Amino acid sequence: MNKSNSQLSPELAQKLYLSLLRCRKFEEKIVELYPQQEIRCPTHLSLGQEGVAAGVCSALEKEDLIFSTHRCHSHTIAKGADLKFLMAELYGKKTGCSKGKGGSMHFLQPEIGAMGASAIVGGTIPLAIGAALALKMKSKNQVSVAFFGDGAIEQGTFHEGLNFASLKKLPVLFICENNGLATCTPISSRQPFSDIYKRAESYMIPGNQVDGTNVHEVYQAAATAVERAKKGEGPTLIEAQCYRWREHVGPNFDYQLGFRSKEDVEKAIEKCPIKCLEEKIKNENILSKEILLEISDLVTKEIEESVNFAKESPFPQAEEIFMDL
Ligand SMILES: Cc1ncc(C[n+]2csc(CCOP(=O)(O)OP(=O)(O)O)c2C)c(N)n1
Ligand SMILES: [Mg+2]
Repeated sequence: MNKSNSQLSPELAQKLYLSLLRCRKFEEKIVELYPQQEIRCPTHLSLGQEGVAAGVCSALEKEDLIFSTHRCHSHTIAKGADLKFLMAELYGKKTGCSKGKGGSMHFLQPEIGAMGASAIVGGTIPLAIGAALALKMKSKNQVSVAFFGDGAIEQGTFHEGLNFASLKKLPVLFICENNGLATCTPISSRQPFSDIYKRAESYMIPGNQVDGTNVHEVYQAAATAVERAKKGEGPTLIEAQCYRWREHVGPNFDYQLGFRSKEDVEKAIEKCPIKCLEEKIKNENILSKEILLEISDLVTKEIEESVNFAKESPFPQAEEIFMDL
């Protein structure tokens, strides 16, 4: 199947919807449970941004590799990670994906290509490039993906990385989640222009801008980039415009900080990626209401199971603290 030109088939719609709901409900559960004070690690939520993770990861195969950031929940979930091990990690439990020692910013599951997360802004870029170089040297038909925020384009790694990846025609996707903010500082205070995709031209690679709330559009752009990378034609930069609904770190809203208004956030929430997909599915009669409900119930159950698993799991022993480092 040519994924990049694909219409929204019932199969693809189900896949994207399931992925979006898993990302959304996992983090909504964090919002609900955080006040209980059992999750002790800081959590950077991507509520509102799930269209990027779901769209990109749905265009990948299990063998393809992703490298994620401090805001890593949705990327790791969309790549297919087991929610039980992720929830247990948030609870600091021994059964967590980092054995309870990494927390929210250190989700991974290498068996399914979720290679880990770096909280160093711009840190994923050299990691994904190194992996892509190894894939190319071993003639593997796989791609490597660097997720990063708009803040990362202010790091040297972005410019050095794009240059090197272009020169060596590496099978790598640069996925910039442009939520317009680095912590609380808007991009207009940091950059002379905000169209991040245009920077690709300087490195002679394709640059695309997509609506990150439109999961199908993200999927198609990612699928095109994967095809190009697997044909040996090199990297692509995709700028996915999106909006972070919650505070930079933590489960709350942040309009009281004064850098954006309640109305701004409410307007963005209206453009919810799940709502957008549901509308498309309904308008084009792609799936029945019953199927959507079934998927939603399935995910709710999966989340409940992950919470029970996390709560019932043991903490690591004190003597394990220096193991696996
Ligand atoms: C090299 C580096 N500098 C500063 C920080 C502190 N810091 C953590 S997140 C963040 C903002 C990142 O913004 P962006 O890359 O746009 O990602 P977003 O949080 O919007 O997803 C900063 C400055 C860091 N982690 N690493
Ligand atoms: Mg940002």
